[in-house]
Amino acid sequence: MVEGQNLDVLSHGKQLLLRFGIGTLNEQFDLRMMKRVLRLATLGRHASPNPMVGCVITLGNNIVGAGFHLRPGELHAEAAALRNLKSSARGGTAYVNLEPCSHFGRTPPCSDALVSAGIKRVVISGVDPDKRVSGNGIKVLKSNGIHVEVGLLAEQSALLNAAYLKQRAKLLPWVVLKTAMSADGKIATSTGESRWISGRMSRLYTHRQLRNRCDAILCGVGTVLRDDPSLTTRLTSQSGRNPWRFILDTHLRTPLNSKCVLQAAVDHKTLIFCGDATDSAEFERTAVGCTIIKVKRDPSGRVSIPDVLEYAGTRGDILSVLVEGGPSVLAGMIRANAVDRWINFTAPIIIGGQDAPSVFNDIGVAAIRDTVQVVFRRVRRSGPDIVIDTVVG
Ligand code: AOF
Ligand code: ZN
Repeated sequence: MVEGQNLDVLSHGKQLLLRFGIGTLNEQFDLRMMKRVLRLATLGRHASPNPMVGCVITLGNNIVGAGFHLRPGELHAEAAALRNLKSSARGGTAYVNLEPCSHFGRTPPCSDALVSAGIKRVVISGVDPDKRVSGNGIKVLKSNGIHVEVGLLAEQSALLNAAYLKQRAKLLPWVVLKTAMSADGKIATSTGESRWISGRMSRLYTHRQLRNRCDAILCGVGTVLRDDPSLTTRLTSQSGRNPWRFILDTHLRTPLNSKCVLQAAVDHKTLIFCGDATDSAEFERTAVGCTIIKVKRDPSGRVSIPDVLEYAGTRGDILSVLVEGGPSVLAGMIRANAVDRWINFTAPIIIGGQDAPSVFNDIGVAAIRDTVQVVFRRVRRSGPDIVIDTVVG
């Protein structure tokens, strides 16, 4: 490991060398352990609003304990690894992708637990931006004579916890746009028909993966009026958990018999954002289980998207929002500079025609220099469709 000034921080160059197998046996061992930690961390994909964290404890060249954080209220990764110990960890090394916590939350501090277990070295991917921790965990470890190294697989860990890191640092949710278009970029025919453009496999992926991984699904009232989406994961087993449903509806036009209102009576997870001047008393009386949130309106008279996102980011229980349309909401998200990712399904059909809407019809720039710059991150097939995962912003 490369020695930093105060902390032992692993440089980017060193990480690159390690990735290509250049480094001492000990360094290669550290890398293998941290890869294992990250694989373990992914098992906690329902950890939100907590981060995904894994932990491996070694003594000599043997793994003596491993664990991960399953969900809020359950043991943190370090505590889970210590609980699973096969032998004493005294004198051992703990590998963990996030700084061990130093606060009493739903569970006691992990840094204290590592100290009590006699751990002598802790290798961490990244610092925890949560205000209650944010460097304090490392301080506790160091002041107890533990050797701390930070930075191993930092990028991979940050990618895994991108939503958590953004929410804790900026009090804003990670925003993902989801769209489906024809090969020529249309989202409906000239008569407004849009069911279905993407194939069955893509729609299943949306329900089971995208919706199941986010904390809230957001759409405009136009989408509710046109498609009456259920905005649920349609998963009934243990693996499914329905996210919050956010509807942007300035004038409260959401029909009382729409699926997202009826679903609210069952799970109380529908939030409707209306304008601050809209009279909501009657709606609130009738729409059982729905919560109405009044927000400022933007200059166009619609509910202000930055205000909705600020609300979501400061709640504390929402790390990520999946935006499913329609065009004015998608455009509003881009204009607000709020988008992190855009998942687009392109179907092998051509719709054509001047009157068939395209996905970002509500954005229109005159000059190429004013276009929104994006980066294609991954392309894959989904049945007959193509899915492009794009980084925005
Ligand atoms: C760790 N190891 O595995 C996780 C950590 O209120 P609690 O107890 O659920 O604590 C949540 C906070 O703990 C979370 O915001 C983050 O700062 C930290 N998460 N820390 O040492 C873990 N999941
Ligand atoms: Zn902890």
